[in-house]
Amino acid sequence: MNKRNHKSAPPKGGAGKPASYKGGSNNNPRKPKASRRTSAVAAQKQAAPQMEGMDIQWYPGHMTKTRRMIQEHLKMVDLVVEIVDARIPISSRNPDIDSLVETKPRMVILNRADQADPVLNNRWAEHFRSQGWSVLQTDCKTGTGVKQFSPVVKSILKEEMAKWEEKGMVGRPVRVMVVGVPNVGKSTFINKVANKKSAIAQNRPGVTRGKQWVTVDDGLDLLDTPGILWPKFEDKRVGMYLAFTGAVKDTILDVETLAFNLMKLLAERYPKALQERYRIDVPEAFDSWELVEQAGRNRGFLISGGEVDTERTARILLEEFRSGKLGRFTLETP
Ligand SMILES: Nc1nc2c(ncn2[C@@H]2O[C@H](COP(=O)(O)OP(=O)(O)OP(=O)(O)O)[C@@H](O)[C@H]2O)c(=O)[nH]1
Ligand SMILES: [Mg+2]
Repeated sequence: MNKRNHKSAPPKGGAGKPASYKGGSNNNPRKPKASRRTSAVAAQKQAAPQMEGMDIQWYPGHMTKTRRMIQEHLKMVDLVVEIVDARIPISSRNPDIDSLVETKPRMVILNRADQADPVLNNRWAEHFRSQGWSVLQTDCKTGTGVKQFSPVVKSILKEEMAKWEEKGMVGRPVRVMVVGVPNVGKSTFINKVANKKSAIAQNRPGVTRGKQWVTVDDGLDLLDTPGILWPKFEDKRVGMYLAFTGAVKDTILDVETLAFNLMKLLAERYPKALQERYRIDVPEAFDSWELVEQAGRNRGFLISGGEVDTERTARILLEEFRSGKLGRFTLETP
């Protein structure tokens, strides 16, 4: 049994830790480093429970380089497609892309629609449409929605394409640049549209490292680009949501603190999913660390002495959230 003191009830919402955390008096060697580090923050923030303890920043040199590459290639393309994560349609929209792309025709794709709440997918699509965007919802695992891409691009560029024809530019392909945050599915999307495995896609951020043109049969050329973030997340929650969904490299993150925050959010909004997957009943006043421990215990993730392997539990929670095993979630509403 973990020796943390669970006697004092934390404030509702789970932001607070048991009393033993606050003074750092718990000498339990299994206590996650993160909880020691966040204890001061927790004490300060009791009045306003928020995401805790993580000021995430990931803006490596290759992103600066990509930004420049995007800028340089804009004049070569007819349209820019921004792929966003349907689970976090606000946080996965990179403000730098807005300022880079300016007046170029654009569309937005809500990808990973299969992992997001279907009702909210429609609401988000409507929201973007009402702002004048062309929108598609896609699931690039199965290919749902991808077939509509080419017709939508051609309808956006109808006038330009008529002009090309007038000028006798027969067979000029439409060139489309695909941009977005890391791991959102850009390369997978391109492969699906082209119906071949041209671009390398893997389930971790930062896979694509350079530009790559992929030719699609019906007069389309797609430019794959490496995923980019931006130098500073003004709202810490944005960084957190990007980390939850896998757009930030895990090796720069404290996975236990990240999982603590994810558990808190799920316990507040989706207690049923936690009950179904981990058999934990979320009490009205809960402590997120306790919930992580319960989940680990129920899964049998124990180490010597019967303590819960909280790091393993944290990784599993994140993995199961990211892969959709926990359910379909949209963390932001229009
Ligand atoms: N469930 C689900 N998984 C998807 C979808 N689209 C992509 N994926 C998966 O997400 C992972 C990342 O896909 P990539 O295509 O490599 O993502 P990317 O945006 O190119 O990533 P970077 O090149 O790192 O920026 C892969 O494991 C894909 O199989 C989707 O619509 N639904
Ligand atoms: Mg890629």
